[in-house]
Amino acid sequence: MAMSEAEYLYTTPVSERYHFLGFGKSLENTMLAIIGVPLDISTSYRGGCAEAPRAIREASRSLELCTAFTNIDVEKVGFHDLGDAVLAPGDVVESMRRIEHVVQTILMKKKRLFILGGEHTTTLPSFKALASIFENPCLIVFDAHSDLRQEYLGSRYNHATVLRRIIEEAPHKKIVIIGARALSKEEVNYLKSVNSSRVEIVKILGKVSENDMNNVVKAIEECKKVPKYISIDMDFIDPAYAPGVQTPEPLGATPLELLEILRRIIDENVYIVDVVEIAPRYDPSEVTAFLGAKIIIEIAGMILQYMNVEMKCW
Ligand SMILES: [Mn+2]
Repeated sequence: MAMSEAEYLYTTPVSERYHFLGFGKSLENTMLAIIGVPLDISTSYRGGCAEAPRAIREASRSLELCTAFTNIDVEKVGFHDLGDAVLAPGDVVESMRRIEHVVQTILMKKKRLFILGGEHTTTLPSFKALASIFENPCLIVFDAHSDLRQEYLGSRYNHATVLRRIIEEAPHKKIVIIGARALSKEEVNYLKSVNSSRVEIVKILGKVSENDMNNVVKAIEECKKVPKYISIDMDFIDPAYAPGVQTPEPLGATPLELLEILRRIIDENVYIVDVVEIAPRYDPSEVTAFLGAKIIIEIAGMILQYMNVEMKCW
């Protein structure tokens, strides 16, 4: 069914000056799209991630555009910034319906989409959108928590249950949760009950060893030629480097270690990347917002290096 432009643009645009990186490309002229999803309904400990899209955009405007890992000039490609998804205040189900719709519409235009969260619940409708276009995609999640509860504080759809809902509701080839270091007994029992070839946790504690790297690469082996979604819950990273998150969890990895893992697993089949759970209110010096923006730029470079375009910085 053809969609009207109004329906497609279920977003509040931001003025060009406030676009991600401080400049915008038209959707026709770039393969990279970006959208803010200020979903902040189910927050249980400390909130404020609705402000994260703004904080990440703001930080991005001060970052350079030559990528550190891949020497790609991101400016040559640029992002089309769609602004923020328009959500239904207090209504997580309706908000998710809108998120799924807008993500699906962008994917149908053959774009690679970067999502600025918002709480982790965002990943459910966005992954469903990917699964509605590609058969059985893979989901690769970086998270200190496994988000596999059946319910949390009486609610089925929230940041602590999101991966369980995805396992139940979204067709997938494989879901790999990297770095989970804080699991409840309920989550451990649930994990034992699911098909381990479809859902796998790669535990990492503190420093990422060569052995951890190999475990990650092995776990996503069967996702190699498969459309992929990468979800980065910023609490994967140690709170020393990313203090501004909603649910901090000690004993995490460093940002460089995260990017080193990403460098090994990203290929041309990555279609959606989300960066979620940043809480600007608890982010003194804005380091977490800067890190989120930096991670997006580096991942864009890692995807672009597979594209057949001359984009080297030097
Ligand atoms: Mn999470």
